[in-house]
This record gives sequence, structure tokens and C-alpha cells, in this order.
Amino acid sequence: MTQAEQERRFQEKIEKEIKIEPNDWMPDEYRQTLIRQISQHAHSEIVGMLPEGNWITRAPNLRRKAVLLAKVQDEAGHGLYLYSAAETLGADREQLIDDMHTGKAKYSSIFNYPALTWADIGTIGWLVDGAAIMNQVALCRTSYGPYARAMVKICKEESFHQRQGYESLMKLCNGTPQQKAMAQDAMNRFWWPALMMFGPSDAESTHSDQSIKWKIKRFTNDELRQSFVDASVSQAEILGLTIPDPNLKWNEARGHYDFSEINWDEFWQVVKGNGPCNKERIAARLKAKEDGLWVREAANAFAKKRAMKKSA
Ligand code: FAQ
Repeated sequence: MTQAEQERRFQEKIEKEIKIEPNDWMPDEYRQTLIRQISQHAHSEIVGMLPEGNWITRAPNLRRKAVLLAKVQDEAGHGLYLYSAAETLGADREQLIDDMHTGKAKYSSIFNYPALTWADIGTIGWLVDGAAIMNQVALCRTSYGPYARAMVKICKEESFHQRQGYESLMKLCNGTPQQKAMAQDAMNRFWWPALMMFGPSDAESTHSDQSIKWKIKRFTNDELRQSFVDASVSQAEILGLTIPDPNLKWNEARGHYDFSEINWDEFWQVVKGNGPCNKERIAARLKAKEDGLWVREAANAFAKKRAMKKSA
């Protein structure tokens, strides 16, 4: 079969909503796009454990501590499913992780902002997991089978994450004036970075057009961002929090909320490694890799010993 014929058949499958599986023929660019996106997604889950992990020992009570611990563990699990999904495309996990450490591969900009107060933890659950779900529910229908199936489980867990965050904020917003002020301060700091999670505007997005043709992405960055803004307004109202945007206004003609232009300069600075916590996050990941070396060595030695015993 010629290359052109293979490509035609591949696109036909995509149009018919037949999932592409690891052993199926696929264009090399499709494979590389998936490895890039899935591995960056995996890195985001793992780096995303850091701001919240810092609060496990400082959670205000046992219940909140248990919930936060479970959430951070879930993020590790998501990272592992996603690295496994990338491996089904022939990627090498160690190489992918090294690419993150050297800055060759990205992870979500949001995790380069600090979690300064306990209200930030509730806000991360509400807004950051909320934005993640908006993007990831669409990925449950992505064209590559292993990624789509991983996303189904991940979305169920993200949904719990979002609700626990909202519930935690609800408690603060109905608490003392100081607690309410702490929640508003967290909202003020996280709102814009949460909107940046959806990526550059459609006009600036390099990969969207092709990814939509391949049905890797089902919606554009701006479409998902708009859905997130529309969903968040009434949630903020119920909490009694003000979204820090003077131009946020319902537009009857569009059937959507209008909102201010994002500070794209800040977004690209953070993506390029100059955000408030970029260096700290990579340093923490590198230290974890070094500290865990003896565990990996021991596990490998044990596996080798068992394999030798089996073959003897
Ligand atoms: N941060 O052409 P596009 C979570 C890069 S998981 C940094 O539009 P694409 C769970 C992009 O990679 C959050 N870089 O790219 C959790 C590309 O650069 P490249 C992560 C960004 O791929 C919650 C360039 O800009 N979710 O939060 C960002 O078509 C709480 C041009 O952009 C996913 O990864 C950004 N925000 O669309 C964990 C979902 N945006 O690669 C712990 C899967 C864009 O050419 C606690 N990913 N860039 O060097 C996606 O849906 C897509 O990859 C997008 C970007 C929508 C993120």
C-alpha cells in the first residue's frame, strides 16, 4: 500500500470515529503530536503535585489532610497512566522525563505559581481542576484509544478534586471575614493563570488546526476557555467571590460572557521558564529523581534476581 493510500485510510478511520490503536498505522506527525501532548500532560500532573503537596502537613484538620493526600496521590496516578499511554507510541519514559528536566518539554504554566495560603488549595481544586476537566472531558473522545481510555478514569477523579476544592472554599467563604478575604485573595491570584491553562489564543496556537483535523483536540483553546468562563461565573456568585475582571459581562448577542484580554506576555514568560516558581519546580523534580535512585536500583536488582531464578 502506498503512503498516500495509508494516509487516506487513516483519515477515513478518524472521520468514522474509529479509535486509533498502538499497532495501527499512523502518520509520524500524528505519533509525535500525541507523544508531545500526552507527555506534557503527564509532566503537568507530576509537577502539579508540588504546590499542593507542600500543604499536606499544614492542612487545618484531619479530614482536609486525608482528602488532600488522596488528591495528590491521584495526580501521581494520572501521571503514571499518561506516561504509559505515551509508551504505547514508542516513547521512552526516562527520555520524556529528562526532556522535562532540561526544559525541552513543557508542563502546564499554572504550576509555576505558588500556593501561598490554605485558600489557594481550595482554589486550585475549584479553578485549576475545573479548567483541567473542561479540557479533559473533551479528551475522553480523543482519537487515540489509550489516551481516550486513560482520560475517562482521570476525569472521574478530577471531578472529585474540583468538588472538594469548591466545598473547601464554601466553608471559608461562609466563615470569618478573614477567611472570606483569604478566599478572595486566592481567587484574585489564580483566576488569570487558570484562564491561561487553555493555551494561547486560537490565532497564536501552532498545533490546533492539525490536532482538530486528527480529532486529537475536539475544541479549540478559545472555545474551551470561553466555556470555562461561562461555567465559573455562577459558581463564583454562589461563593460570594468577585471575579477580578472589570470587563466580565454577559453578551446577549453572543450568548457568552465577554472578558478582558489575557496578559499574553506573562503567559509566554511563564512558559519560557521565567514564572515565579519554574526553577523551584524543576529543582524539586531533580531532587526527587536523585533521592529515588536507590529505590529504582533496588527494584531493578530484585527484578533481575527473580528473572534469573525463574529461568534457572
Ligand atoms: N502551559 O499550539 P498550542 C491538570 C504550549 S493537567 C505551558 O495551542 P496544543 C491536572 C504548547 O505545549 C493540566 N505550555 O498547543 C491537575 C505548545 O508548545 P510546544 C495540563 C503551554 O498542544 C490539576 C505551545 O504552547 N493539561 O491541571 C500551555 O495544541 C491540579 C503552543 O500551543 C493538559 O496537558 C500552558 N498552559 O494545546 C494536576 C491537557 N498551553 O509543545 C494537579 C492536554 C500551550 O509546541 C493539580 N493538553 N502551551 O513546545 C492539551 O489539551 C493541549 O496540549 C493544550 C495546548 C490545550 C494545553
